[in-house]
Amino acid sequence: EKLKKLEEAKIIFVVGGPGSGKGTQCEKIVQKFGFTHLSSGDLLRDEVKSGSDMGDALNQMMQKGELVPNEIVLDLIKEAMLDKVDESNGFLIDGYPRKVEQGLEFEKKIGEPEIVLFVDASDDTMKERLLKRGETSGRVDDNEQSILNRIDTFHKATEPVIDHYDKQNKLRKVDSERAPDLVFEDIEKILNDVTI
Ligand code: B4P
Repeated sequence: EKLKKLEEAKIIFVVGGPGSGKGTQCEKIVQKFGFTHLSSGDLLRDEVKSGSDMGDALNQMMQKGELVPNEIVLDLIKEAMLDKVDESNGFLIDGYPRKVEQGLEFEKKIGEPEIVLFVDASDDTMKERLLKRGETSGRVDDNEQSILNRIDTFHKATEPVIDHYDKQNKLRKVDSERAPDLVFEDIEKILNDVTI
């Protein structure tokens, strides 16, 4: 029965480069619209913290700025969605898909997104934000070399995702070079159209 509910759930993908502001905007979206926020990165970091056999390997891949295998991410997302589906009025899937194939697999196993929100910032801006966050975050991947690798992975693997959903008229792009509140004003307008 939960699986059936999941098929009917409203889904929004949030994509963007590392440090573009995905997580930041998702918090604001949850405050205003009450969706269930699932960040692929957070789910993976929780898995690392849990000390599972898989954790060490995941941590190394994340530190290198590489993508982890999709079966792992997709299983974690699906499990978390099933957990929340009874109380949810829609899901914000943050940081996924990072490759076109990830999107296709998700659609096959779970469902299609209503829209794909693309949080857009330049490489320089992303790098600067992540270096700043790295001063306090304690994240293994918030150092200069990891950041450069993550930006590279974004261009190679994730940019095709943006074209893919643009062709389906599902892409909604917001300019994330501005202060978080201003970026959110644009997102509000986009989501008001989706939710009504
Ligand atoms: P993520 O956890 O998704 O990390 P991220 O891309 O850096 O985004 P995050 O949400 O943390 O940062 P945000 O832009 O909000 O991924 C980490 C790793 O996990 C990946 O490299 C990969 O290895 C793995 N992974 C995740 N998903 C995967 C998948 N689907 N498949 C395979 N592997 C996967 O913000 C960054 C900083 O900018 C913050 O400090 C924030 O305060 C600041 N900021 C945000 N907006 C701002 C603004 N408008 N102005 C000024 N500062 C701003």
